[in-house]
Amino acid sequence: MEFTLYDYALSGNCYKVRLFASILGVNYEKISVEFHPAAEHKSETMLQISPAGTLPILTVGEMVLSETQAMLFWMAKTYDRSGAWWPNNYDPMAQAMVLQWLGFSGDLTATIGQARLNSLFQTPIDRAKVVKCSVTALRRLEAHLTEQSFEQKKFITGVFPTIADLACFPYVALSGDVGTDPGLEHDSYPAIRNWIYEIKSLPGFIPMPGIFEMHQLKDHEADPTIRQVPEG
Ligand SMILES: N[C@@H](CCC(=O)N[C@@H](CS)C(=O)NCC(=O)O)C(=O)O
Repeated sequence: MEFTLYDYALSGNCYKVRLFASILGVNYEKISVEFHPAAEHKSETMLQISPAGTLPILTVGEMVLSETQAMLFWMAKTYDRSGAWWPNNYDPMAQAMVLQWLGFSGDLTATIGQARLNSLFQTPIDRAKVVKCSVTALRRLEAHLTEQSFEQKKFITGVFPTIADLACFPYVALSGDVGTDPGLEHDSYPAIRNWIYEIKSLPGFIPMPGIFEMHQLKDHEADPTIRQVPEG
């Protein structure tokens, strides 16, 4: 096992690490933490591991990471031999663009992520304000991905996906969990829909509750017990 992930199945942030590990083909130990209703991540035991009191937590020996963006960076530098997930060409602007959208992924956690927690677990927030900021974030990403598509770029910073795409993906894809507030439905965002399709098509993609796999093209691939029409 390469590392340990303290994980919660419904967390979009934990899913970022699970997804990247699957894409990279890395084996890791998963420890399930009951975020709701037990709030186990705030227990004495968990606060001793990570005083941040949030999930996910990634540990390797004595090293403890409590920020998802740092986890994705560490995983890219440690396990990605292609050098594609973190721009490896020493171009400071290419790296700065990835950092910029990693920062934006934090905004998505603070907006859509918070609104979703309110919908799922009734956490106290100023819902109208957070939903408004969520819509602003989706519009910003839609405008950016639309501009990228004019240059045949399918991903946030170019023709290939980076850790910025993985960091932004979950809460955008999960925005339907927030509710039916105007401006949150994916139908209004064609560039985001195409981008979600591209990410779901990546080798190693895995789903999470609320984020489904691409539709199977053939019934029998989804369910091997379904009989096919014999050939000939
Ligand atoms: N900055 C952290 C935020 C992680 C985060 O907000 N995690 C949520 C679960 S998805 C959490 O633990 N929230 C509990 C809290 O903020 O008290 C990161 O990017 O990893």
